[in-house]
Amino acid sequence: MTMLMSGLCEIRIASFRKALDKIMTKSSLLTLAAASAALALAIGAPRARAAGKTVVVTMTDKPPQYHPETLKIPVGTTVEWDNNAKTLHDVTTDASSAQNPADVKLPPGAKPFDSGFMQPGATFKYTFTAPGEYTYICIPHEKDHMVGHIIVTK
Ligand SMILES: [Cu+2]
Repeated sequence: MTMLMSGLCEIRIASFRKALDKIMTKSSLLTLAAASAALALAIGAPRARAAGKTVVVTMTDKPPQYHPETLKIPVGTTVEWDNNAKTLHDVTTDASSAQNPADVKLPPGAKPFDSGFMQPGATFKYTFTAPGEYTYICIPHEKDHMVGHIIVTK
């Protein structure tokens, strides 16, 4: 393109210049459109990330606990549980897995979730899309009251 442009300039024929101007204008508009699209994506991306923030909850052995025990988060937030302890832990809102089904709680419209047994160093993520109050437990430590609460606001 550059070689062609310099070639045409050297010829210095007016009609060729007009044609060249037309090509340049068209390609400039295309470049502008592409730049605008890229800018829109760049602006949109951080907003999407802000809405889908990730909050970390850690797990400990002595005593078996979630930290923090209670969280208040806006809908769309992802919670990441990190098993920083030396034994197995779990995160469940599934009443059928609990020794006492009343130990877990889900808001209307929310489906139960279960991390499965998490080895030391393991992480589990869940994105909260239904607002309301959640109470989850660790199955191996249900009797030790390893329980967490999450309030998801609209
Ligand atoms: Cu546990």
